Amino acid sequence: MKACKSGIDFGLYLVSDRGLSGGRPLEQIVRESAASGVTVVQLREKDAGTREFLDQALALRQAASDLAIPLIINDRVDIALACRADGVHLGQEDMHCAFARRIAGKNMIIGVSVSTVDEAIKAEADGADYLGVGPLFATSTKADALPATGLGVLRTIRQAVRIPLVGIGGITHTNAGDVIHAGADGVAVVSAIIASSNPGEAARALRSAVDQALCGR
Ligand code: TZP
Ligand code: MG
Repeated sequence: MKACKSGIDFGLYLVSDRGLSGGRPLEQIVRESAASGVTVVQLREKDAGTREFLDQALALRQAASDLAIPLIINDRVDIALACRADGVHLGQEDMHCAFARRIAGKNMIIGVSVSTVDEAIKAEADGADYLGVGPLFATSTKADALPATGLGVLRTIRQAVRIPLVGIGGITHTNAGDVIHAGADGVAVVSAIIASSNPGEAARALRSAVDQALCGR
């Protein structure tokens, strides 16, 4: 898919972690969960070399195109361009959003991870298309995760920027609704779907919590 940037549904954003997939191919998990409501997929490869990362990206590019959901590549603008991903997701230690924009052009979706209001305001000013806010809750998925921010930061960031916000970190179907009520446009999850023995069912439960909360806003 070549996503229309303004029309992206961030409702249920799946972030990959092959270490949690129990050996199941990522494409299979993405296909099962997209059929149950995942609307965006991000390929996050913290241990792969460049060629392995690109091979994974090309495999997921095909799956995401078949499913008509945007593919976002974590960290690497070069991999995103090489596999014709829809977007790239950058952390605070990655290339600055403004430089990534120079390389990737205006049509690439650029997401930035933020955990403070100042970071959010700067990322928006630098041309980010959406923000990942967190970690909202405790998570063991990301080894170097900052301490959990709680939902207060999300509420404050919602007041400070206009671009879409996706909450991340420790989100399950039981707290996803709270994240939406605090101002997020969607929830990003790793373990709740990737580590589930039934990714389709896990996605369905999350999607239902998100949709209910969005309806009640
Ligand atoms: N960025 C902030 S927290 C996190 C990332 C990639 C990990 C979230 O994983 P989980 O399993 O959904 O808590
Ligand atoms: Mg990063």
